[in-house]
Amino acid sequence: MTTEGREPLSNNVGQPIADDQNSLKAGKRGPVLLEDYQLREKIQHFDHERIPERIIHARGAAAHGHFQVYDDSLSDVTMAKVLTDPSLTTPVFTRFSTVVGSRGAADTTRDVRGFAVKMYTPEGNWDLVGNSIPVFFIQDAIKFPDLIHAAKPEPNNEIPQGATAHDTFWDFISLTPESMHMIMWIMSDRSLPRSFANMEGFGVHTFRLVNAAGKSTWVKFHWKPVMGVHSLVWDEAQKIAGSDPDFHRRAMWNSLNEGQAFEWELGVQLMPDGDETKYDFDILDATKIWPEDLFPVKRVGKMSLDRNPDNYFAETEQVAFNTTNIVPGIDFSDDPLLQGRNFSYLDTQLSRLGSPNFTELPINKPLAPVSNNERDAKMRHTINKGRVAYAPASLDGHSPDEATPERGGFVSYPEQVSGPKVRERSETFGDHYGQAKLFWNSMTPPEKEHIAKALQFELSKVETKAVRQRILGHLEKINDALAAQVALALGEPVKTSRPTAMPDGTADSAAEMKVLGAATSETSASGGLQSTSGLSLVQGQPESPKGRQIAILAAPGSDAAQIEAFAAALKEAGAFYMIVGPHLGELDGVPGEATRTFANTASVLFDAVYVPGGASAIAMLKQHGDPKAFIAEAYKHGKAIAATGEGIDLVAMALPTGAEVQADGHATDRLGVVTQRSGSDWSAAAAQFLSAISKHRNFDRTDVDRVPA
Ligand code: HDE
Repeated sequence: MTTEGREPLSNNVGQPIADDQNSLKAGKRGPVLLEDYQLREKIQHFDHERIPERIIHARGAAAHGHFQVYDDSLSDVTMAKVLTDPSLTTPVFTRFSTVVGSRGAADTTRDVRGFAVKMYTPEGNWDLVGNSIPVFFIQDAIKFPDLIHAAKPEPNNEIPQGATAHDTFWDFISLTPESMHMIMWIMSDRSLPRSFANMEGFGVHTFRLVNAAGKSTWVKFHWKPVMGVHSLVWDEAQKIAGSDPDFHRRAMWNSLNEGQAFEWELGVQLMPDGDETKYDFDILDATKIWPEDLFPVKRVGKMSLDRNPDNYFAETEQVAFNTTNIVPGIDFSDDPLLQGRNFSYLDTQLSRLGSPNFTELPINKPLAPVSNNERDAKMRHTINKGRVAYAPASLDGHSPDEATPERGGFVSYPEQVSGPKVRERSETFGDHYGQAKLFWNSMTPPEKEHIAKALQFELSKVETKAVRQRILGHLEKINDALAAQVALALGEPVKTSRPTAMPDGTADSAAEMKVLGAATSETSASGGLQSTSGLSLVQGQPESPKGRQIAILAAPGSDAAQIEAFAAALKEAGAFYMIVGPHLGELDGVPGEATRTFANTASVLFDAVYVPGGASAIAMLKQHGDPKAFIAEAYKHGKAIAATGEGIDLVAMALPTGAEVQADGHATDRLGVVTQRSGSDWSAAAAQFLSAISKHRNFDRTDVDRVPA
């Protein structure tokens, strides 16, 4: 082996190391000597490799990229360069996370996701430390430790990991009515993102924008995913937690390595300062949204994440977000949750990273110059020169001058503040059910059914009957049909005159969808709106097959022409595919190689399935359970399925309504099952398959409850 181009091994003070495989011993079989400083350095460094994981948001994955505004149209409301200068490309580092699970937890647990963006602007770092849900559980930061203690694994046995389906969480929630709006979001498909790229992000709190004349405008920040919002279904999310706990981080890693960026548009909702008293929700209350039908989201720029980190620890683990990292032109509101966060993040970084010099770590270091009289402390990197480290100073040396506003200095918005010093909450924070109803009313029938199923699941895991009953009491105030469906599954009395469907377990999803779809709740909490756009993740989403993962089920003898036609169409559309076969490598007659087997993968790791024809291949696949289970499960989860030639017979065998799939002749699409029996041109079927994939899921299939997967 040549040593050319390979660095010589050294220890941490640069001493070349000759032998890194054997410790220094008194004789080949003798004891190890205390003198072996090389062994001690290596082991000692290893012993200290971990830093405390984040108390919350411990499990995360991040990527580099950049942000750019489209034009200068926000310059009348803010002076922030990052938001007004279209010639500026701002580097960003964005970290996505789950909240409850520890660092090794699964990616697909039911949870809100952290969506933390660090923008290295010329005016200093701006951290928009947001979430994937626009509201929060509580209104005041002082309750945060209680919320987290209740949600985390229970302290006596540290069970369950990364899950809210347990007594302490629901006990806290049942006694905290302000959490009800957030609970509706958490129990919806929003908490099961299909990919980070299919997730919205929200700044959650109301912030201020401030223009050059010092005028303030209220703002809410949104990240709208270019690939649209899409979610997993619960059965699938649970199975993925077993078959690929790294599902989300792996998808981002692979996509960025393949050159396909993850993209979001930055959106703002604006409200003139002074208008905040006109609405029946308080803009300082983080359990409320500003409905998009009242405050349209203006899209002002784009964030593109296109580069994976080089080192997980140095970048993703050591990145330190802080809500107080803002730039001139952006300022805080008096939201008590935000005010509490403004204390918490610096404090947490000091504990986690161990020194106030964490801002010198490469991932936290601003691109804007740093110049002040702060000195020393553990792990100081900067070597400050001269003897002046104070101001005012007349001696020669470095002492920076204050940056006046003319020189771009940050000046807090001079908000008028007066009032008695009290521990009280404003009555305007008092309505806890109105926007929960707005959310419910804005859901499509399948989304409503998923919320009911999620509540049935979570609450059925709660052992304390009184807790379950208290939650039912809250649900009744949101919607009686919803409460009734959940009550049925819990064996509790039903308190509604509306129709109900069979309880969970033997539930008929279609029947449940019907009764819930028809059940709305009157609400007066949101400027008179009964429902609003921007809440359903089925309606109004961009439809694109880009970034989707397709499984091609093949065996020796699968039809090459059919595979090639589908593969070309998928590639052209920006979708990825993999051949799943009985073994890895070449399969007789099949173009490309099988990179997955029926034993090492599962339908839940794909968005859609294609079964090409080929008489001998299909004859073989028909003999086995795995390919049929693969297809049946994909069908149950509402995914697009395509079959050509003899492939149709395998699909028909796997599905409850198999007979209906036995079409022949032209390409046909039945509720996302695309088939073409014969012909030589497969492009029409491939095009229909792409359109079915773009729709993401087909929740109109009425027979999924008969699929035993
Ligand atoms: Fe956080 N939060 N949080 N949070 N949060 C942390 O800071 C806190 C809240 C959010 O990828 C901690 O660095 C308090 C809302 C994200 O590194 C800690 C309150 C929102 C991340 C902390 C909240 C968030 C954190 C733990 C109640 C959405 C991960 C580790 C007032 C707008 C950032 C750390 C990353 C992390 C405190 C509520 C978002 C302890 C006190 C609301 C995305 O400082």
